[in-house]
Amino acid sequence: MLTTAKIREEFPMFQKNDGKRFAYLDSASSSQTPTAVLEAVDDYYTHFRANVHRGMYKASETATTQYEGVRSKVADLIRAKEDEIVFTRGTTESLNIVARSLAKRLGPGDEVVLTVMEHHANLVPWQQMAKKRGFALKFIPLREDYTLDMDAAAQMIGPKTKILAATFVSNVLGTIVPVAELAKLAHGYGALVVVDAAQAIGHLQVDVQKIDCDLLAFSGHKMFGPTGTGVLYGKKSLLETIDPLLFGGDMIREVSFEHSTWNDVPWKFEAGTPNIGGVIGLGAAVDYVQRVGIFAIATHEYELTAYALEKLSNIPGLTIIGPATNDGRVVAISFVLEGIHPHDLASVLDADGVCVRGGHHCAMPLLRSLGHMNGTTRMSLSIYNDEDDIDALVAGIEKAKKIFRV
Ligand code: 7TS
Repeated sequence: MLTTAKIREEFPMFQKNDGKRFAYLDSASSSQTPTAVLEAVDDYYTHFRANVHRGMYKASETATTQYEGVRSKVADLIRAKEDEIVFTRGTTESLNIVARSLAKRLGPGDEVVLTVMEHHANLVPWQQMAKKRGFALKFIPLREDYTLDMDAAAQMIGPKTKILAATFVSNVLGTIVPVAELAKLAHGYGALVVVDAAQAIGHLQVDVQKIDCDLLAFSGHKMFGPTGTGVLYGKKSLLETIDPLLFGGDMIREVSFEHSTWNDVPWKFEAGTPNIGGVIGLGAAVDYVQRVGIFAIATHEYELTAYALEKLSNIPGLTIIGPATNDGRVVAISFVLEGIHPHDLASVLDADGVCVRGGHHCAMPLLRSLGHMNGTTRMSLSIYNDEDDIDALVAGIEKAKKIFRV
């Protein structure tokens, strides 16, 4: 395991809690930020704050070099090429670009295959486009053990499938989806493959070549980067055929009063002044992940997840909603506690400095199909968590049971 005390020193949020333990168990919502990222953002605003791609002076040139330099860092992280990396505001924006653009190619008789585990960000855009264009949505179900039903997937993916869009990791169940296998099935029918890697990035090795996906989305703020940063990866030949979502400055090549032509990929997708400081911070976050090492991170989180699963499964009245074993799952553990609403539990835990999320986790159809109308309580881990955080959670749950007399 990593030395958590040392890691926590690198995250100012853990130093600013009046000496009280801050058991942050909600990194699946958003991670904390290390000093290295804060310093990179501060450096931009303090020393070379200027716009990018238009510099005729030093500050703008530095800003441009730093901003563009992040593309190769992100590319290395996911084994892509620099010009396949588009900066966005986050997973949601990346997936909206994808759904809106690809939907133009679809119509009645076509099918887009998703899983029942999708976050609303990889469901609602497709739903909206399906209504407009008349194509159908299909959902790969779960097996009893909360893993994706690959037999059903093999049945569902077929000649009508034009796009397969799946999450890499469920933000509710923690289930890891075999996206490479899905990609193989879908490519067998010539379909495009889109992966939502929001919950995988920074926790698992995300290798776009191994997965062989056509497009992949993630957010910077879930991997120690600033909020409002994200990435859309796409195979270059495909990105070249995809329409941008936003029009305006920086994304054009030539403009007349009647017509416009677009800039090269990836700049075609980055209209207007981008989140320069944020992207520079994202670069520092990638450096941070690389410095700690994705295998060290995954090992730490694997061991801590095992500890959490064991502790939680020993609590009477508590049911884990997700794979019971530690293999094939990562970081997020959802559970329901008999007789206590997830929001009530989250409030009791908050009083003791334990941060969890309660509710439907932006995956309402999944929670409803599993019969959890009130949602679940979800704890999720990162490298700065240790056994003490889990013990604080368990103590808080025991306290809540006493308060609510269950
Ligand atoms: N996809 C998945 C799988 C997610 O978990 C999230 C955010 C998104 C997409 C959207 O990311 P955004 O950065 O554009 O907002 N998930 C969560 C969560 O589980 N709790 O808060 C946000």
